Amino acid sequence: MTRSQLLTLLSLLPLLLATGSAPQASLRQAAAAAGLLVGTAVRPYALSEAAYSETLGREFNMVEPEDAMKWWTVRRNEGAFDFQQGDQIVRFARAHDMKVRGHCLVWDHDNPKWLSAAKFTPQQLAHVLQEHIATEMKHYAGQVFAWDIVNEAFDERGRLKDSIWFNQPGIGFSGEGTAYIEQAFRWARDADPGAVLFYNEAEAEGMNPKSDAVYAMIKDFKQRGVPIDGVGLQLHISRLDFDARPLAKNIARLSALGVQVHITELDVSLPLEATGAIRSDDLQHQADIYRNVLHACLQNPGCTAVQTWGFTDKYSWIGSHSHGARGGALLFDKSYKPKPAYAAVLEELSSQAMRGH
Ligand code: 9MR
Repeated sequence: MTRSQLLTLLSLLPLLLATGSAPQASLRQAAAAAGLLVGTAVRPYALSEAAYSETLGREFNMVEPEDAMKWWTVRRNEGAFDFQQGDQIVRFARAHDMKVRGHCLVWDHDNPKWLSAAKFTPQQLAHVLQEHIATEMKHYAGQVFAWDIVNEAFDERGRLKDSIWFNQPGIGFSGEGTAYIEQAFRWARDADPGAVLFYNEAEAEGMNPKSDAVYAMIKDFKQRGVPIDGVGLQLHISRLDFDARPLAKNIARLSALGVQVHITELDVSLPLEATGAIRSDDLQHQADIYRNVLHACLQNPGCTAVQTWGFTDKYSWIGSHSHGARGGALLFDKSYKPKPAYAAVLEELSSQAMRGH
């Protein structure tokens, strides 16, 4: 055993002892022992709330800005970049020894008006996008270790979605399939050669036409040497009969291509009673789903991170959008009390201690 292996083992001893009975460690301690990153999406305005920042720093070793690095935050005004919100998150992460995952540089949603409403030519648009990718990635070089370069480019039938970047008017590759995505990845590698580059997708976690299309694209990119390092599987789950087996299968086929897989936006929304209460049975089902997702990731060394889309039900996109009667999707309730899902995740992580060592 080398000296560094011995030191690692010694640092893990308290955890290993703790896992003999009920696990006592935090998620991040258990995740480190399992060789996994455990992350969450964060909102900068909530960092000033003590319970929010304490829970975040204690439980997670990775953060991702939920909205703070998106176009509509960073490029509210044409010609100016505003990195204040993202910088705040990066400072928090540095102070708490956490990694930062960047999100996202190419998406057809929530782009500022000046961009979506303007009549750019493909050539102008290509310039605008390259400049955006280069400026933002260089600003965060060395601080953001991985980026979602392109987000949600396919529809549920596996066809490329119409978008400003693809064909409306597109950056010059309209009608050429995934060539515009390839271009974005090439610009990204040039901008920050040290960053791990991800394609991130929704509802492509199991085996379906969309995940087949993602798989085919990654296979093609890897064969042709297009710079791509990972696939993000979002996992916004709303069905309590969620089956994790197709997820495990998809993780296996993607990692066999030589890319990492991150679970990027995990949450499990529950039906709310008229009073806003959640049935305790549902909390138990939710815990089982979280456990099964963790298990599917931990089974495969190519799956290197699990991230939830927020951590307290106090701040979640579920309920604030069109979900109405759904909520309670995360690991902590609105008062930061750990839910059964938290215990399940901790237990699953603890049972895999030493996976990565
Ligand atoms: O949770 C995010 C919400 O606060 C934003 O209003 C919305 C639009 O930018 O995006 C939500 O996050 C999405 C993520 O960026 C991409 N995958 C789907 C997420 C949930 O809609």
